[in-house]
Amino acid sequence: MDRKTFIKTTAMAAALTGVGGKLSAQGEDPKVVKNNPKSKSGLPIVISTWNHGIAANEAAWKVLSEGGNALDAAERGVWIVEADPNNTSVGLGGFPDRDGIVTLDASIMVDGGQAGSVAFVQGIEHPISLARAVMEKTPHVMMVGEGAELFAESIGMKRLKNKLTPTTEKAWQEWLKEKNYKPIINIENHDTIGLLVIDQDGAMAGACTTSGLAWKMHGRVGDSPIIGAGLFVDGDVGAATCTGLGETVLRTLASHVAVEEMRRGATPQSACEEAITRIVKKHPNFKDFQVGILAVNKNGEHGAYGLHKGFNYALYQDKKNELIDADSYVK
Ligand code: SD4
Repeated sequence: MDRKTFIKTTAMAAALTGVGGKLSAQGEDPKVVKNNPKSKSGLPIVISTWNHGIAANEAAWKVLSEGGNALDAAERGVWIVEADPNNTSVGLGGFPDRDGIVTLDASIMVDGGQAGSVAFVQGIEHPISLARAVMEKTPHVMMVGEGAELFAESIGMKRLKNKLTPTTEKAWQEWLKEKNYKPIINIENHDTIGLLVIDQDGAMAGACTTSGLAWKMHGRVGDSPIIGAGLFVDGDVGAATCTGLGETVLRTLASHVAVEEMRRGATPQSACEEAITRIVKKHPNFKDFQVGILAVNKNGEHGAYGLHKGFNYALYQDKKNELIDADSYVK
């Protein structure tokens, strides 16, 4: 089963109604595995979500091998995915919201705690670079909407008109016929790229960029641009990034949870499992949506865990770039 077979993005509605309840009758006791025997240590390491991570890792690795730092590698890595017009979940080729408008969210963070993010921006080819500019050129951490777009323009970035690709236009027209918000389990059409890098010198950076949930309400912002939700980096400990139904990650600040677990001594694998377990505990409807999380610690060990089967990730370590299926909570 590949990742497209997970959940329909409209599971958002179900996730909203599932807040605050108890585990459903059939809900299993959350289980936490303490070790990931497969994880090796070693720097540099580049790790990213889903199979588009392979190309992103390649680009990030190239930056590192040419002497670039972790931050450049993280930014350039996700560029590849943002610029791909055939990628319907990241960048301007992404599926639009209910009104046919593509709005983008992105965040970037480095080991010293510096962070930048943008949310609800339109017409920007590389929101990750705009997030980086917020971090480096402003006193702020987060900018949204038109203000962020005007800032982009002021630093020489182009603001393009909203224009769907033939694929996303067709998909939107199809969606409009039924405007169906009823969750359908196991059909996913959203795949954020979250990418974490630790370079040879131990410098750490992360990037997360997405067009968010397809057919979302205009104005909806997910977890990806929220520091601690879609991405968190702390050079003293490690880094984590999430993909999946953003509302559930927002409610639990899952990336922050994973980093704090590692701070308390958990392996990256155990930290990922704890973060997903928290999501399960807070969402009785956890069978209806997918979340995936990646974590690395400063030794270059990694962890990965999905709520459901089918979450995969790309790992570049030891000169090998491989796509790996993550273990999952629901087997
Ligand atoms: C969001 N987390 O906006 C993003 C979507 C995503 O894989 O990750 N898709 O909710």
